[in-house]
Amino acid sequence: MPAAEIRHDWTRQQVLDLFAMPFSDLMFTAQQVHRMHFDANRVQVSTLCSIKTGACPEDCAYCPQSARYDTGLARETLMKVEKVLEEARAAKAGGATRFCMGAAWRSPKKKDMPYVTQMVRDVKALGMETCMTLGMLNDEQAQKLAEAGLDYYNHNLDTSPEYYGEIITTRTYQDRLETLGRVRAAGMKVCAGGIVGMGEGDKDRAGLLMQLANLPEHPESVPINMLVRVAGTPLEKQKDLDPFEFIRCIAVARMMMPKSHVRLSAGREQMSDEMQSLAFLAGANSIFYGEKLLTTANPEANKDMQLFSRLGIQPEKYQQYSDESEVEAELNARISEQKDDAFFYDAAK
Ligand code: SAM
Ligand code: DTB
Ligand code: SF4
Repeated sequence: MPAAEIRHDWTRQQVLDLFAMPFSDLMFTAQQVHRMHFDANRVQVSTLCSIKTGACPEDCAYCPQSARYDTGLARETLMKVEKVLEEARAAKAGGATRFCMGAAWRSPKKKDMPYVTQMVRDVKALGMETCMTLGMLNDEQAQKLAEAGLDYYNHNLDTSPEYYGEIITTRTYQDRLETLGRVRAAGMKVCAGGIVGMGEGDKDRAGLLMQLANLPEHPESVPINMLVRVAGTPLEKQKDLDPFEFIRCIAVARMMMPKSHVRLSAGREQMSDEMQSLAFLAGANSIFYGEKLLTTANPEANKDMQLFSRLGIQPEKYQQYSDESEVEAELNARISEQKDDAFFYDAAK
């Protein structure tokens, strides 16, 4: 039987040994672990919204929103609360149960806090779970977000401590760990993961997962992003990562953090349906749903529903609110609407 206990004492060699397993054994073990804690046919769906786009002072080498790179992105100021709500309503109508709001900031300014906390309160009042990613937080900001009722805070470690300096110089790994500690201390759920395909080695992918799993508590949500290469960023010409290495990463994350949601995040638009299904088989059980991530493309909602239908996947229930059945019914209706198309899609191949 696979070891599915919750551990926080992984060594790099142990993680590398998992990565080195024969692919079939790795997938089989990851599936066993997955099924101990989750319904393997349920996937959680979140929609992303960029509440403040571009002109970021940080130098993250992968990011289209850094002011240091010319990526042709139109910069925008903080979105009005009412506009954010409109987007949240549309996401809910489309069947998303969690609304994630992202801002291209190093950290929020004092003057921003009343707006972002209002967004949290209003989106929650719609009956959706809330998530934000606003950069580094101090204790007071974490406290204010928690008081407003923010469910999740996303802050990624991005890569291993050793490779980190190749990617970002304007904030340290320690800064990131401290923000994660503050989010936890304020009582919010943690969403933390990273990006693969940035030219890092096996040891770095193992190092990232080791850092995440060795946190005092596992993040409830672990986004694994495949680098989206954006023209104008320093990583625009990065070589493709072997797709099986990406799938291995998902499987190892699943094994190391058995009770966490592992999110197949950025990069799905560039993946085949078959690759995405391998990611679900490896234990991924959450996706971003909706045509846009923050600034780059994501698969169309109908295409995702078609894939869910073809794979027999259902959206995960959201139990916190009484109108959960309404949201679920909506998404199930969309999945069944896609059934005929899915058949033709197959037949046309
Ligand atoms: N500015 C805040 C921060 O960095 O903490 C929040 C927004 S930032 C865009 C959120 C995360 O998106 C980053 O930490 C990174 O992991 C991911 N990301 C950004 N650009 C990406 C890309 N081109 N490909 C894959 N993931 C990306
Ligand atoms: C995460 O790990 N991935 C999301 C979310 N957290 C905020 C962002 C992906 C961004 C991809 C590039 C873009 O669309 O700008
Ligand atoms: Fe700014 Fe976040 Fe992009 Fe880094 S990842 S440049 S902090 S928006």
